[in-house]
Amino acid sequence: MAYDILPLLPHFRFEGAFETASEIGAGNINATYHITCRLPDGGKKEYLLQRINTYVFKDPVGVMRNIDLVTRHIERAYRAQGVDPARRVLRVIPTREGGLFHRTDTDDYWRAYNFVTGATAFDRIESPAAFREAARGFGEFQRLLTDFPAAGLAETIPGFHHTARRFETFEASVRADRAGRVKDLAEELAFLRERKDMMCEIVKALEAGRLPVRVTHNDTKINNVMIDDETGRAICVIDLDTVMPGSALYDFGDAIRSGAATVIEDDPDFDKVAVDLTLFEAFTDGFLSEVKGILTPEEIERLPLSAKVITCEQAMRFLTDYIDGDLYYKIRTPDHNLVRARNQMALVRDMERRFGEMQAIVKRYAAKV
Ligand code: GN1
Ligand code: MG
Repeated sequence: MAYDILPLLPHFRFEGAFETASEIGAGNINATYHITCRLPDGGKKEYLLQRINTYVFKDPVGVMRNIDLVTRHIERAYRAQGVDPARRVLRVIPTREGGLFHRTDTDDYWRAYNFVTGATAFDRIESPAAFREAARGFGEFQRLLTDFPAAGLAETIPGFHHTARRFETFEASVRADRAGRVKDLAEELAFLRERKDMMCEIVKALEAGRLPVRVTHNDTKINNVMIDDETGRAICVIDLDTVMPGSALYDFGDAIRSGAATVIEDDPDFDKVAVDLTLFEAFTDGFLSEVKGILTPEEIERLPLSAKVITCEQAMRFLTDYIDGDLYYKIRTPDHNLVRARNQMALVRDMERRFGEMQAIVKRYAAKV
C-alpha cells in the first residue's frame, strides 16, 4: 500500500477493532482504502478511508465542508420521505475531536466515510436497463439537491467546467511546453482549437443567464454511482469532492462521456471508440424520469451538446496534463494521458457524426409524459 494507514486509524471514530485494510484503485485522484473493523458482538463495520489529493483540491477544508452540508441535506430529504438513509448517502465519519478530516504532521488530509455494503460501482454498464437505472440515480441526486442553496457552497476547484478558462490554461501549457512534448502534438492541438467555440457554448449561456446555476455533482463518471447487488437499483452517488455550483448539463454530459461510450476512456484502440446510441437513449430516459419537471427547456435542448462539450473538455484536460508532464491524473504508462486524450477525441468525432440522432432522442423523451 502506498501509505502507512495504521497510525491514522485511531484518529477516527471507527467502531470496533481494526481488522483489515485494502486499497481501492478506481479513482484517478485520491488514494482510497477499504477498512473493516470487528465489533465485540462479532459483527462487522466497514469504512472508507481516503487521502485527499491537495494538488487537485487546494481547499480541502472547503471540500469537506461542502460534502458535510450536501450529505446532511440528502439524508434529511430521505428521512422526510420515510427512506432509511443508511446506504443511500455517504456520511462523514468524524475524527475523535469531532472534525471532518484529520491533518497529519506532513500536511496530508485524510477523511473517512461509511462504506456502502452490498453494492458495486461499475466502470462499464452494458445493459441498457441497468444504465437507465444508473441515470435515474444521478437524476435523483440532482433532484434532491434542487432546493439546496448554491450560494452556500464553496467553489472548491474554481472554474472546474469553465471550458473557456480551461482553454486558456491549455494554451498556456502549450506555450510553456514543460515536458518538451508539444512538437509531436500538432494534430491534437488543431483538433481542440477547431472546437473552441463549441466547447464554450455552455459557459457562455450560463454567463448570459440563459441557463440556471444549480448544485451539481460535476464528476458523474459512471463508476460514481453504486448499484445494489441484489435489487439492481442505483442506491448511492459517491465521490462528492466536486459537488458545487454548476450546470445540470455537466452531469448529463460527463455520464454520457464515460458511460455511453463503447469502450472506457483508457482504451488505446481508437477505432473502437463510438457513442452507443442505445445507451445514450437509456440514460436520457432514466435521467429525465427524475428531472424533467426541474430542467428548463433551455437545459433540455442542450443535453446532446453537453455530451460533446464535456467529452471535448476531457480530451483537453488529459492533453493538458500530458503536456505538463502528468501532474494531475494518476498514470499507469508514460503515454497514458495522451492515449486518454486521443480516445476522447475519437469519441467527440463520433458524437459529431451522430449528433442529429442524439437530438432526436432527447426530443422524444422530453415530449414523453
Ligand atoms: C477524475 O477521481 P475520478 O477518477 O472520479 C476527475 C474527473 C475526470 C475523471 C476522468 C477532481 O475523476 O473530473 O472526469 O478523473 N476528477 C477531478 O477519469 O478532476
Ligand atoms: Mg473524483
